[in-house]
Amino acid sequence: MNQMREIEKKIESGIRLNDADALFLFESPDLLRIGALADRVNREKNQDRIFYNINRHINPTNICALSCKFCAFSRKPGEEGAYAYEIDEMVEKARTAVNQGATELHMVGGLHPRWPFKRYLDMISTMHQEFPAVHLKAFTAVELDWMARRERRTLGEILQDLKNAGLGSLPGGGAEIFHPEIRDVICDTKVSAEQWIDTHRLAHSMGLRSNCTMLYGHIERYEHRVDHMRRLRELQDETGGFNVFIPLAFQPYQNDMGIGRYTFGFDDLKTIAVARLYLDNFTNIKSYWVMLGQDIAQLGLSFGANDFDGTVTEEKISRMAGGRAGMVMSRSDLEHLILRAGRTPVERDTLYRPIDLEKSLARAAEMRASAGDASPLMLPVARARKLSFATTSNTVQLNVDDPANIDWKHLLTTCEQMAAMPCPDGPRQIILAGLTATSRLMESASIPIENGFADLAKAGVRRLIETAADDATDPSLHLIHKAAHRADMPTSGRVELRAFTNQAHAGEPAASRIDWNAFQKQLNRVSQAMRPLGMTAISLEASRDGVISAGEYLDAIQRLRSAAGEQAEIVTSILSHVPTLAPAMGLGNDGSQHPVQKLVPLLADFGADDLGLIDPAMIKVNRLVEDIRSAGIAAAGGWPSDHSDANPSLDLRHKPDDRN
Ligand code: V47
Ligand code: SF4
Repeated sequence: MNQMREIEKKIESGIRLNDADALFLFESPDLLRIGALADRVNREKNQDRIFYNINRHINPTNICALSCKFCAFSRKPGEEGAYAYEIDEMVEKARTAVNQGATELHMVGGLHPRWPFKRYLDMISTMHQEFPAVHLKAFTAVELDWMARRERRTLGEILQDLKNAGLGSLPGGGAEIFHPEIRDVICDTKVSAEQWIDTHRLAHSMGLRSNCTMLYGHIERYEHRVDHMRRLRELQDETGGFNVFIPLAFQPYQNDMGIGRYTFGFDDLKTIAVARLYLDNFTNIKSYWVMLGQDIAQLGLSFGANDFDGTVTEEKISRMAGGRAGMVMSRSDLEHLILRAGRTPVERDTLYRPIDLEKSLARAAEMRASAGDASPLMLPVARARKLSFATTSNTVQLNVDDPANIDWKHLLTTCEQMAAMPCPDGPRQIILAGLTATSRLMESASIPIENGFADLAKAGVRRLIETAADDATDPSLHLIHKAAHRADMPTSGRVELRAFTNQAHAGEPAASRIDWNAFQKQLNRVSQAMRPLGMTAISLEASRDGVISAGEYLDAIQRLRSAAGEQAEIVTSILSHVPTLAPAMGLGNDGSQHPVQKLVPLLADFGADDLGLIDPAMIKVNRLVEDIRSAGIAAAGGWPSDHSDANPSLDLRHKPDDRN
C-alpha cells in the first residue's frame, strides 16, 4: 500500500499520524488529496461552522530589547518610528472597539527596556476595570519571561498577579520555530523552545488557556515544522490547554532575513491541512487572514481550518513586514467571506465558545436567503500539472476589434512586420484577437474565408482567439472557427466568470455572488461545441464588474476543465485578472512579486495549463518560472500546444520542490 493510502487509512481508523507521515504530507505534491482529507476531518469535528470573533489588536509599544531577525515591527528607543502608548490611549482605542461589539482585546508588543512590571499590570487592571466583560488576551511567553526577569520574580508569580488583575488568556506569539537549528538563527536571544513550552504549561496549570503559533515560510525545512508541531501536540496531550493552532505565514519585508518573497498559496494551504491532520488533539485551526490575505485565508476553510480570526483593526506586526492584507474587516465582511466559502459563520469568544449559536445560525440563514447561497469548494481529483505562458517579448497580441479602422491588407502587412521583428526569445508568435472582426475584414476585402486564414498563417499568425466582442451564441462565429480549423489555424474560445452584488448588500464587496447559471450556459457550449468547432484552447476571463474570490476562480477552472475534457488547453490569463483578483485579496503590488503569483501553482492544481500573455514589466518572468518549478510543476514558455517552440531557458522539466 502506498504511503498516502496508509495515511488515509490511519485517518479513517482514528490512528494518530507520526512525524514521518506529516513529513510525507508536506513533501507530497498532492495538495488536493491532502486538503480533501483535512476538510473531512475538520467537518467531523466542527461541521460546516467557521468561527470568527470581534476583536481589537493593540500593540502597546514597538520598542524592544531584542532584535529578532524576522521582525520588522521592533524599534530601539529613540529610533525613528518608535512608539509607546500611554495606558489612556490604549483605553480609548479599546473603547471604540468595545462600542462596536468587540469581545476581545489582543495585546502584545515589544520588550520595553524601561517599563516595570507595574506598567503591564496597570494596563491589565485598567482595561479590566473599564471593560469587565471583555476578554483580555495578552502577553506572549517572551514578554512574560521579560517581566519576570526584570522583576526578579518567578513566572508563576507574574502570571498570578496578571490573572488576578484580569488577564483572561495568553496569545500564541513567540513560538516561531522551536528547533534550535532555526531558532538560533532567527531569534537567538528569545526564550528557548523549552521555556516557551514551560510557560504555556504553567499557564495551563493555573487555569489560563492559551494559543500557539508557528512562523513558517522562511529558512525552516519541513522537518522543522513537524518538530514544532510535535512539541505542541505533546503539550496539548498533557494539558489540553491550547485553544487553537495558528500557522503564521512569513511576511518578507523590512527585516534582516533577506528572503524577499511571500509564501505560496499552495504552501499556506498545505500547512493548514497538515496541521489539521497531524494535530489530532486540537479542535481549532486558524486560517489567519492578516498574514495570508483574505483570499488564501478563505480557501484555507476548504483545507481544514475552522477559524478565520477577527476584525483585528490595527495590525502592525505583519503590516510593517510587508503584509498586504488590510488591517480591519467588519463583522459583515467576515460573515460574507465565510458564507461565500459555502460555510456557516459563528461568532465565538476568545475561548472558542459560540457567543450565541442560535443567533449566529439564524443570521447566517437570513444572509443566505438575501445574499444568495454559495456551495463549498469541492477539491478536484489531482491531475498531471503543467503550466506554460507566453511573454510580450516573444508574443504580440493584435486586437482586431474595430474593423472600421483597419483594412485587410494593412492587417496582413502589420502581421508580417511584427513577425519579422528581431525577438530575443526565439520566433515571435502573433495572436489575433477577435474572430468575427477578422472575418468581416476578409468579407470587405472579398477574400474567401479559408484563403484568408491561410494568408494570416503565411503572415505569421499562430492563433486566433475570441474576445468579448465575439458573440458565442451567434452561429456564424461557429462557422468562422470551423473555417479556421480547416485552414490549420488553431482557435481559442472564451468563457467569462461574472459576479453580481445583491442590491440589499450593495457596498459590501464580499457580498458579491458568482452568476453560476450564466457560467454554466457558457460551459454547455464548451462541452458540446468545442471539439467539433476545432477549438483547442479555452480562455477563462474574470469580469471586472464584481468581486471574484480566488476560491471561486479556482472553482471555475475546475468546472471548465470537466466541461472541456482533458485534451483542451485551459488558459487563465492572470494578468488580465489582476485588477479583479488582487483587490479582492486585499493585496497591493509591491513590484517584486505580484500578489496573484501566490495563486500560480494552485491554478494548475485545479486544471489550468496556461497563464496567457505575461508582460515582464509587470511580472518577473524568472521569478514566475521559479514559483512554478518550486511547486513541482513542469513549466514552459510558449503558446498552448506550441510547447515545442518554448524558449529552452524556460523549458523546465518536472522537478521536486527544491526550495527547502
Ligand atoms: O511571535 C513577527 C510573528 C507573532 C513577522 O494568539 C511575523 O490569537 C510573519 O502571535 N512575518 C505575533 N509573522 C503575532 C501572534 C498572533 C497573531 C494573531 C493572533 C494570535 C493569537 C497571535 O508575529 C510573533 C511572530 O511569530 N511575526 N514578524 C513577520 N515578518
Ligand atoms: Fe521584539 Fe517580538 Fe520583534 Fe522579537 S519579534 S524583536 S521580541 S517585538
